[in-house]
Amino acid sequence: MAALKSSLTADLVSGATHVPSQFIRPEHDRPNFDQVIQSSDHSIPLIDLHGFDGSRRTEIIKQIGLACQDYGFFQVKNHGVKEAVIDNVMAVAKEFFHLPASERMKVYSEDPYKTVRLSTSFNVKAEDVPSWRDYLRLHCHPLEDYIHEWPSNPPSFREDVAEYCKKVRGLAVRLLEGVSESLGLDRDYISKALGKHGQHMAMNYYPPCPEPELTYGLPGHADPNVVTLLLQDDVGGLQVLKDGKWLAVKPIPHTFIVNLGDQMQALSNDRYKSILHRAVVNSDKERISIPTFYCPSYDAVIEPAPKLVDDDHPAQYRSFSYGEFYGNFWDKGLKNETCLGMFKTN
Ligand SMILES: O=C(O)CCC(=O)C(=O)O
Repeated sequence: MAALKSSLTADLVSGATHVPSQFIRPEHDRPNFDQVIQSSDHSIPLIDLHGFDGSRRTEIIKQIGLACQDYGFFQVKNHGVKEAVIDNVMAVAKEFFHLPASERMKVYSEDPYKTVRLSTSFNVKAEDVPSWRDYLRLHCHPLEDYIHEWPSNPPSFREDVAEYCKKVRGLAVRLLEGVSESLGLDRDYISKALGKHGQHMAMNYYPPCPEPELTYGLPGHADPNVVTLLLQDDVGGLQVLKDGKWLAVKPIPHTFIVNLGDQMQALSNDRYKSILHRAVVNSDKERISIPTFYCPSYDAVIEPAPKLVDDDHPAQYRSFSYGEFYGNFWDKGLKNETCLGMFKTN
């Protein structure tokens, strides 16, 4: 069989001294690095989860509530996921992206409904300007339904990633309980609203870029799921929109960055927002980030929690299935807006 020619960004741009023209964004849509807030004093809140299941629960839930209200983003430390588990998943992701193109391309696909696929940019079929990123996307819950489809090269891939998925799922569920309580809902309200639950992850690979001011790793977008737990390496590149300004989130080793997705905005009837964020690239180093997208199952029906709807807070969204929402997300390509507008009641 003839080898499949790689369409991956890493292979297309390897050794480039200029950004190839197809990656250049129009002038009004570029990172504008001089306008980004870099100071750690203005970064997203860092919440210490030590004592979350005991003596500090009330205090931590208050902190989660404030972070969700003010930022839609926070970081967590002392979260219970062992450093070795985190280091292993980062290492195996890096090894995967350093495999020869012929090996990586075995899982290449542009079909967003494939449960395992390596792809590039975001949705190449729905965008005018591609982004400077490759990504391996995996469905991970229930693990036994998907693990056999995952790459088996590098040899430790399945074991390292499965261990990571299980631990991150545990953390996601604990955090969702905290978010639920912070809204005055039963601890398991959000968990029950997600049906059978879904968990997807991406391994994002951003090659070094000779002119990072001309392109994005990923342009501004909101996540379609309920909550995202992002791991980033020590390079940095994530930026979060706060009060109309982009804040750079400096990497803190072994912490997770947590952000609320569109389903949380709908369930909370707009008390909490799904915030735009983006990834920029740099000229020195490749970068890896690993988001876990915790989500409802496709058949779960999402609607504002009845307890958060009253005369002063009418329901902002109609009921919809997550499957319906998710299809719209991929079809529209990444735009500086969420898909939620399509499900508004007014
Ligand atoms: O790489 C990052 O820091 C952000 C990744 C992200 O937003 C995504 O994969 O949806």
